[in-house]
Amino acid sequence: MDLSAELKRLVTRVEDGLDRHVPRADTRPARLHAAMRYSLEAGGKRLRPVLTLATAGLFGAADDRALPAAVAIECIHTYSLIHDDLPCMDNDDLRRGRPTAHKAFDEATALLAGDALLTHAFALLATAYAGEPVLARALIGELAEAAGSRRLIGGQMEDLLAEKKTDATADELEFIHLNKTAAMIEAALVMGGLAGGASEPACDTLRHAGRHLGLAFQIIDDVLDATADTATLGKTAGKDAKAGKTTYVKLHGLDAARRIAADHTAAARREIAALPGDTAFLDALVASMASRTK
Ligand code: GRG
Repeated sequence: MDLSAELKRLVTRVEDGLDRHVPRADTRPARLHAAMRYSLEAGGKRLRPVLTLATAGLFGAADDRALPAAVAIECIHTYSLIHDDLPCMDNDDLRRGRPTAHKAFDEATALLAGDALLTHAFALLATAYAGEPVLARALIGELAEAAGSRRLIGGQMEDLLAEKKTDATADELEFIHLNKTAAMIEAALVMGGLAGGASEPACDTLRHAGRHLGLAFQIIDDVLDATADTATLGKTAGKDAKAGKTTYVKLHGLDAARRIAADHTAAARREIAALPGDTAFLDALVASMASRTK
């Protein structure tokens, strides 16, 4: 199995899907649609939508079937990055190697572009799967829960609250990571399973895999913030230490943080091994996330 060739193929499918399923940049009002596409088309690893397509493929679904679900996930992820970068949140100038949306446009346009991507994700699921109401309902429910107040937005809220103190606990940190980061990774895997017709037990396995992969992904994000440079990351490095933010690196040290991430990666791979079908690509992708450099 050639990981990089299959990854390239799926990233290309995702980017074609984004182009096909998101309004054109010249749609009126053009400034809004241009801002939505500016952030979506800035690149990024496309981890979440690739997970959706790869998982659907495990259960025998063609890429096309899961593509709207994959695009919806990337729309929500990109909205969360746009809003996270705003001055009222993380106040960052650089994302995916380019000026953040509010720098390239303005704050109000960036806010609205995020809102519009969030709304578009659900409209897309409702229309693309309209012929299969049970699937549409399951996908919309899964994504709404993952992106909602108990998970992505709740994780972001606790993250903002934790930033105001320098002594956040391991429990608070786990809540933040599970919800700010793991929720969307779990949803990416489960939505792929739903699009592929996975059984309920298989969806549970996907959820467990996503939880471990999400925790590993965030711990590695913290390690990279502490060790990598801004040019490589395409976003400002060293922000956590500068802000005195509690992270796995601060709580446990670099080596232990790396070890905890490796344990979660191993746990995610064990879950994936229990799934039906040819799991080689998914396994290799999860393993490669552990040694990512950006
Ligand atoms: C504003 C509701 C709301 C949520 C913001 C995404 C987010 C939550 C905050 C961004 C900061 C951060 C460290 C989030 C954790 C998840 C994460 C590591 C996001 C970055 O994901 P990547 O590395 O980004 O997959 P690319 O650009 O590759 O898609």
